[in-house]
Amino acid sequence: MYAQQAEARKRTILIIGSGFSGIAMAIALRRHGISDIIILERAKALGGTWQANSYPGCACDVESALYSLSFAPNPDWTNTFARQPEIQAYLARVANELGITPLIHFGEEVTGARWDEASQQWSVTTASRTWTVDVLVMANGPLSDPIPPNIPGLDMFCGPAFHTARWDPSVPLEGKRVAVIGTGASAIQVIPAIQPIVQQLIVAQRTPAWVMPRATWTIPKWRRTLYRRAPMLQRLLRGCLYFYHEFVFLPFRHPMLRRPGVALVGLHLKRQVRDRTLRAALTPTYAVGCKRLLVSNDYYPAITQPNVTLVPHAVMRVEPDAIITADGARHPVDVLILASGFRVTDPILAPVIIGRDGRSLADVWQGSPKAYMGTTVAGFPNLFMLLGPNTGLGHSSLVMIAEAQSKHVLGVLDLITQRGARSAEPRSGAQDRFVRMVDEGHSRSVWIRGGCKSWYLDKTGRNSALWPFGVGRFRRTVERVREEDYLTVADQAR
Ligand code: N01
Repeated sequence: MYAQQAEARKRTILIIGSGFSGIAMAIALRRHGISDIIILERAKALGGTWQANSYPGCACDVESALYSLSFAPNPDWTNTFARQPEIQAYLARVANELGITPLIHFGEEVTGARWDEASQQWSVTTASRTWTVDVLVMANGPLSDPIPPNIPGLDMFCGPAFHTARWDPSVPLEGKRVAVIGTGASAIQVIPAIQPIVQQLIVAQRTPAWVMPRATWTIPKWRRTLYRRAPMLQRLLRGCLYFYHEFVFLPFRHPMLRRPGVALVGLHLKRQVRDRTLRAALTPTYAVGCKRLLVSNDYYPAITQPNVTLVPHAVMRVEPDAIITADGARHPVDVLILASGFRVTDPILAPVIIGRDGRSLADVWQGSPKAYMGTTVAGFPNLFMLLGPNTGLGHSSLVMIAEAQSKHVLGVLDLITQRGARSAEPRSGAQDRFVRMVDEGHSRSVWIRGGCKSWYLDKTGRNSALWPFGVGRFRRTVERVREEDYLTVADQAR
């Protein structure tokens, strides 16, 4: 047994990405006695989504007391909903203090990975070299690869044009005519932040969003001191927020409970937008919650400012100095900001991760990502995905999801050790059962029945992005490993 454990500790684990999930995984592995860890990060700094999204106004839309690692509470949050620089600094500090930063190889973008059944190892390639490892953890984030909108003429635009997740701070916006394409979570944060400085702001809205008010305020110094001296108080707050979000989630699955939420978003819009025509243009026709429910107190007030024009039409064409919207109007602009979202259901790495049978994740998924516990995939031994298919949340903190998945990974690694094996993958029957359970959970939800087209749905119409239940159920389902659901190389069944 001791020999087996010593062997297990020698395993090399490669983690792609140094965002919340990658850092949480590395810490969990270290605490479990596994030290041979490599983290590959394509950017020059850690933070994942919180490194990539540096646009003005970028902040978390889940309360920071909940959107932090369970074992690293931060008494120093200065706002109930921290802004991006503070979140990135928090993650960097935790990674430094727990010795994770030296494990990160920056500027290493993974271009492919192939499982070798003979050696029972993964070969992971980057532009600079090939890494041969025993276990591969994909912690590269579901919201990390921007989708530029597919609009004719976009590449002919003469001025600066960039995605919110690729913000170019060298472009001055002061006194410029700026267009924002999109009205999702990123757009509604960037619009109020830049509205006061631009000369004119065109907001191109293809589909309006439902927006909730948010309880955001500066945390006074005395409270931060209190949290430092009595950490239990912040833990109590975290617990209250957790249960609050679990409660708020119920209407997503039970239409009967939706009335108060519908009244709240309607009232928020009515109070903040007095002009009836503008209000009508900002009112969605789909059910509340079908697309991601947004939270903001300053989006509607920004839209009502005299230098802002809401254009409630899709952008049909881009000319070198203007955008043309579906109503035929031409809007001259100097800068284009693309708040057009991310590749969620067709992850960029899926075609280049090659499993046991020589097939890629994209070949196996056929446009609809599926994984056992959102974490492992039949035919892909020793591959783990953090924040993988059906692990997303529209209502609470993804950090808790990543931590629960990390526990699952440790459990599977222990199982491999116990069985004296080299690799593990889920049985396809177990994976099918899990996917059926998730799909049944979605079947009557607002995400499927709410009358909208959202980024939660893949090209087959399946919701492969979200977990359909509460966070508590995710933890209960995923943290514990059901040994019978996993095949190891020692099994004759394979
Ligand atoms: O992207 P989105 P996002 N022509 O996909 C429009 C997370 N996040 O970056 O609705 C015109 O939501 C598109 O229009 P439509 C959060 O999970 C978290 O805003 O498809 N418009 C839509 O309005 C969030 O949900 C934080 O009709 C086009 C917009 O672009 C997720 O990231 C902060 C278009 C895309 O909205 C994604 O948010 C920010 C076209 N051709 C984001 N193509 C936190 O605080 C697309 N659009 C944690």
